Amino acid sequence: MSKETTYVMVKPDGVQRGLVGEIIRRFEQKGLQLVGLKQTIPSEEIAKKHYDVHSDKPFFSGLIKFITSGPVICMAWSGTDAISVSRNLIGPTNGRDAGPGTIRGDFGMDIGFNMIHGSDAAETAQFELGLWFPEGLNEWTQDSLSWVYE
Ligand code: DAT
Ligand code: MG
Repeated sequence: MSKETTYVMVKPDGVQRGLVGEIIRRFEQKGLQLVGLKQTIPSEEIAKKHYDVHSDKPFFSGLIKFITSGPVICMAWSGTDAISVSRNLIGPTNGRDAGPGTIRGDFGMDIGFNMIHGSDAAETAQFELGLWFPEGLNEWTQDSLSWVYE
């Protein structure tokens, strides 16, 4: 158990479909704390850095085209085990395989249009937070969380 901050991003399909509020609501209600939030249209440069681990995959060029096609919502969420907790809220990559109750399971039917990204490990979270939030994050006390964490 450790306090972590993870990078979460609503992708262009999630923004286009008006799912931003629904997605933020789920993270807030779970008991994660929002410490960074903004909208941006990703440059090809930042998109390629973000998805560098997939640069040799056949879907890479389509993925970059998709992620740079319109606004995304960049978020940083903090909490105990925030990385795995967020990945559980998000669900498996392909919406058709994702169970009900997960974001991809409840709203998605495909693998590329899967609405949301979440860091998969501590090192990737650190890298992605630095990439998308070079200005830094906000440290603040959320009083209601004293009734979420025992
Ligand atoms: P995740 O987003 O669940 O961490 P990933 O890191 O394996 O998934 O892949 C990054 C994104 O690339 C994923 O959200 C959607 C896209 N993608 C992955 N596998 C794909 C495939 N086989 N065909 C098309 N797009 C794919
Ligand atoms: Mg991934």
